[in-house]
Amino acid sequence: MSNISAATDTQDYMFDRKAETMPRTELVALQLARLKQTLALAYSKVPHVRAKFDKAGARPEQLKTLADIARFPFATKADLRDTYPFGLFAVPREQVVRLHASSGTTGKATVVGYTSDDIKLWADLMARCFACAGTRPGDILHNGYGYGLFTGGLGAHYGAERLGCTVVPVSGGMTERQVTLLQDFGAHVLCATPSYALNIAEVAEGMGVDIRKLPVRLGIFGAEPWSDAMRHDLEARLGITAVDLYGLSEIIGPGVACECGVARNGLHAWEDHFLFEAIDPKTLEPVPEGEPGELVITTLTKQALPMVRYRSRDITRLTREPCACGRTHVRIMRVTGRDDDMMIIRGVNVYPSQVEALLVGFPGVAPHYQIVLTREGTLDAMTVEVEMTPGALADDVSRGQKAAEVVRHIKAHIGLTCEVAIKAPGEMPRSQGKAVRVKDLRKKT
Ligand code: DLL
Repeated sequence: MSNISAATDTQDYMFDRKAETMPRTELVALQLARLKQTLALAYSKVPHVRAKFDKAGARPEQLKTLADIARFPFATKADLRDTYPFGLFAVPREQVVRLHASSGTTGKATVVGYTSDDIKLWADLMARCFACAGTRPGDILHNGYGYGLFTGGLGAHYGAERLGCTVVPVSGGMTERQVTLLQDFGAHVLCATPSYALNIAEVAEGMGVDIRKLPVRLGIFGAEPWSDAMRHDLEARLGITAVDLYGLSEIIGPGVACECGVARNGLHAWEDHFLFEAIDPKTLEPVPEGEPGELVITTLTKQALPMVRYRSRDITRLTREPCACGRTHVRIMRVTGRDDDMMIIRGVNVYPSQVEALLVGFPGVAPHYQIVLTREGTLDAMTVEVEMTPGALADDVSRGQKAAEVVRHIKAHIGLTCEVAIKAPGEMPRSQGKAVRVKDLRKKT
């Protein structure tokens, strides 16, 4: 039997209304009970976790309230690398029905595993996210997230089937074919990274296809930081409402949090299955609610890979202010970027998404960009490479003038002096999945 509940005049449509609108006192009691189970599971079944807890002098039975989580050590990507590939699994490998992995920049991938219950949970949470965003059973959902070891494709796939959608499992790439399929199948919902959605929009424009006239009405975009300016640009070009979806492989994949189509103001983060903290990445102390901090997540119901206090490196703000949609769970107020993506240029802290917000919609430039970091003596320098719009004046003088305008615009808004290189249309690489926004040419010392 379906647990999907219809909307009334005042309430948003929900996949699991009871869970999504649970009063805080109940939510806290549920979290505490589940947290105790997770700590006991990780401690008893994962030697690496037991050794870390013992070293920190933290025993699962010492946890009496949610605040006691602060006694327990953090987990990081290094824990996954040190125990590569299966060392953090809390169940015998034979009970793991699925593996995913993310390619690490330092060579070794980080591997995550799921029991069949974990897969079911993941599908339920993704179905919640899709419904929360505005997807409905019966919708055709074009899934442009990459299939394979990346969690995006299969995570969205199972969730969309769980909700009762017709899934088009197209993955990333072959963009002209994607445009044709959007036309021929008449998808209502488009899932992709925001940078790939922009690629689809551009290819459609080049093919003379007006996506705004197609049935697609909703875009569910995530897996990389993106700005509100990019949201508005995608909405205008595709004729859709664009909604933010967040997740990470180490926790479950996509499906950790999603914006609601009602307010689109922060991502509802499912507290019945995860515990969220925001900490100062330097002091490791909690930051007050509403202040920017690093998101730390503990899984509460995962079996194969229970994760205690995983440091996501993602910088965001948490709020428990009520939302117009009626959901009661904490909201993640957009992920500005990862703390390792933050650049410090001549004393100014800047994230790529802040630069993006200034480029989108700037007259004469298209939002295809990359940030190149170099070192001049002891100072770091930043060059923004950005394309001009097709048809813009391409002579050296016009390009120079445009570059100077963009330099002034960035200086005025983020106080940062940088170089700008205007590139010809089509010169910048196009994204097929997660866009590479920063090219770091600084010599590592
Ligand atoms: O990117 C899972 C995912 C797939 C999320 C599809 C949404 C849609 P990973 O490859 O492990 O998993 O990368 C996780 O991507 O820690 C963030 O830094 C970033 N990220 C994911 N979603 C968002 C978002 C998937 N909505 C890492 N905004 C995370 C900003 C995001 N950054």
